[in-house]
Amino acid sequence: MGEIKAEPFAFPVKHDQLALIVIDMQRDFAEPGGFGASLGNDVSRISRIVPDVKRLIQGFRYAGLPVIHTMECHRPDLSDLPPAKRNRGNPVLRIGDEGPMGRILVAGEPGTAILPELAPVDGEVVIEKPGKGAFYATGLGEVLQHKGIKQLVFAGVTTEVCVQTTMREANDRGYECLLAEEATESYFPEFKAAAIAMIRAQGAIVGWTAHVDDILESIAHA
Ligand code: TIU
Repeated sequence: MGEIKAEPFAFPVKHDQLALIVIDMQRDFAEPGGFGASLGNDVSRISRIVPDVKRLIQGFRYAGLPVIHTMECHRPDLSDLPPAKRNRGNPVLRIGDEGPMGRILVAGEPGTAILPELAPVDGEVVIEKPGKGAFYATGLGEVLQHKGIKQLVFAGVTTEVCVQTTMREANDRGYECLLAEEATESYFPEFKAAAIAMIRAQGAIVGWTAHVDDILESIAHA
């Protein structure tokens, strides 16, 4: 068993039980005309983490460790979209509406796709999720159990919404969680900083946080 340099203290890594989970690196959150932009956000922040997410994915692939991708999206008939989610806020376009990249956050539409630089390769699991957390109403728990995964490295967007929600779900299910700091982003820099601080506070109450270089250094020796 090795260690990854992390906060609030070293992460006790078990490489044979470790997977990377990349949360919602979709065009809908990163490009103009998508869901993130429809909520009034500056989406340019999201694209800036693509190189760090990419080298993390490549490191896991090279080490032969699982890479799991998630996508926030809904069925075309919107039967998995509660009115409470569709009607939230005051967006320009709502989930299911036709936008410049197709229907907002609907499975199979161009805007819902994972960014091409980070696209899954053959054999990688892609979890389509209707909620902010990746365990709710998905098969993620069974996939992890089947693969013998007990530790998760997290990347993706947004830090305080889908990433943190999934980390909390995972924490309650007994997984040890490590967030890759440069490979996650928020539309609000202060929310990213706050999420990182609250995740690792109180002796890693939700999980650890680490730099991408330190994670890659560890798995290079896996
Ligand atoms: N993936 C994810 O975080 N979904 C969101 O809706 N995030 C926002 O910050 N809006």
